[in-house]
Amino acid sequence: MTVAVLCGGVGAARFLRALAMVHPASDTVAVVNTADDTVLHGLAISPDLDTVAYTLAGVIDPERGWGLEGETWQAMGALGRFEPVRPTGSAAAPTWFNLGDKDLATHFYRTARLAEGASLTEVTAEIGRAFGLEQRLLPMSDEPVRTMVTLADDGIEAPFQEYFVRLRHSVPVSAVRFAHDDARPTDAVLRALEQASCIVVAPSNPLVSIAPIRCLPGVDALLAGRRESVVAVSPLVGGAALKGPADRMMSELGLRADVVGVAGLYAPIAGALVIDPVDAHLAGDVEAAGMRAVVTPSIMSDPDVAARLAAATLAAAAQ
Ligand code: FO1
Repeated sequence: MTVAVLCGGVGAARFLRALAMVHPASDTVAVVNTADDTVLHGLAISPDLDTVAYTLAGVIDPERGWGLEGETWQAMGALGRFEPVRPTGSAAAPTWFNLGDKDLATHFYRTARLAEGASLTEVTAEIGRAFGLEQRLLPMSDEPVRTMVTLADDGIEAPFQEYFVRLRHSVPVSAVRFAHDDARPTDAVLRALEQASCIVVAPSNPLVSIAPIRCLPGVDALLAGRRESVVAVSPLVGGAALKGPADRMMSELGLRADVVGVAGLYAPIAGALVIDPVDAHLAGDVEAAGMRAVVTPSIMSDPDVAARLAAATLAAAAQ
């Protein structure tokens, strides 16, 4: 029984790690958002793919939730030398996006293989093998998709990492769009979503992690066509995101920032929503929004709770 998981970054990575405790890793396919991807220093950086790979390999930095544990920052520090000489208007040698010395090796490899003509799907499989992963990691597309965020204060549209990292997602947003040139989901993604016994929408930001996957042609229709075997795990607990700006973004974009708001977004594509007991009083409203509410502890604070969440999620899909 193959489980496909729609994934963003940290929340999805932790869910996949939990899933591996209750379901064979070799029967798990992660379909990962690539709309956070960026190019810096000429390097192709795929933050969500790397967060998932590093977490599943057990080498993620546990505090940050991104990048490698035991990381050093010599290369970043050395870039500082060029700051005084960088001409006005040049974007060379940016230091606001932290790339650790060991992490750089992943970006070097990805960039070089893409330059040789390999697809992102091929390179991601190679990186997965290099880190000893048993799960299949699939980028949602081999073509670029870029999340663009309109900043409410000045109406300027910023690439996602400028908003998320440079501005520390501390400013309100008024719109989100996914810029692409007729990007398509890969055949591997469509096949995985068609053939999986069940599909889990991981506890990731619905607006900037899951929505980019859903914006690809055919994906929403495919999910809607089998929505009874699709289960979403709410990334909001008690109206708050466990990590990142999902709650604030939902409010800023005029949505309810709670499990009912999440249900409104996912009802067309998923039959059930896993919610935490903190939100049990909203179960009726989730059902009114069109989703079966499955109440189970969903804060992955320790491995046992995380494993029970994964098991309950799979059981909800099987119902
Ligand atoms: N997140 C930060 O908040 N600050 C960083 O400097 C940063 C660097 C970084 C480098 C590589 C990588 O794979 C991820 C990195 N992240 C960083 C995390 C990442 O940008 C976001 O968490 C995701 O894009 C949101 O899912």
